[in-house]
Amino acid sequence: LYVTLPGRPSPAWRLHPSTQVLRRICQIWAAMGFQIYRSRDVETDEMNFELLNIPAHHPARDMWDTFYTTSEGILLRTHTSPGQIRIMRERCPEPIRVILPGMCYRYEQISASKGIQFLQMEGLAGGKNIRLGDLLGTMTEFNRRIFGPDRKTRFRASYFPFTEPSAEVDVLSDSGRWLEILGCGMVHPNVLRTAGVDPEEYTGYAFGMGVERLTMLRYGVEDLRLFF
Ligand code: 2NM
Repeated sequence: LYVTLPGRPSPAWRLHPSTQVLRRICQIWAAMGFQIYRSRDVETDEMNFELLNIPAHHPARDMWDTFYTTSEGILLRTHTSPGQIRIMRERCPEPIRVILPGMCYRYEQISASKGIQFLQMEGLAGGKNIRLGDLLGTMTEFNRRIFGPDRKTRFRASYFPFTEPSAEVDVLSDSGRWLEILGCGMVHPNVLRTAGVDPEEYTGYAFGMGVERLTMLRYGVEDLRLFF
């Protein structure tokens, strides 16, 4: 017996919207001289938290609700930042310009705006003379490239344990509302020190954005659950 009935053709073939947005973001950063670096999804507590200036029992840990495995000290990464620690260990004191796209995991109640996994894109620039002005200029340029050359960018002071100072970056929408696009900051001296570099000699900035969030803004998707 042979099955001869052809399969039902699908009406169209497209990449997932968040894949399209991730590729566009990667293109923009690649054009600005950033290499793409991939790191592991399963991490150690040390890489995901301690080396990022988030000690055990510190209240800042509450910022990330974490999936732990049954192996002591092994978890699913809550951000791609542990990859940055790996890069700094490999490359410092060489200058660094990388972006790290990848799936991250958080123990959340699933809703229209929160999920248990999401694509994050983080970046890191490190070197001898990297200053706050470089961070502000580069984030502004990214917003111009993705949203258009006339877009206004705003920085709001914020807090992350691994950067000081830290900021949230907003872009002005057509309807006159400020939309939060990414978080960023100058890499904290403690993070540089534990990665094995002297913060007096070597500095850097880092940033991170949620790809699904940007995709929701780009395509007007109102419920995160539609992505999965
Ligand atoms: C963000 C915002 C601000 C960040 C910092 C680092 C490291 F490893 F260099 F310290 N990685 N990622 C960072 C800083 C990430 O995401 C919203």
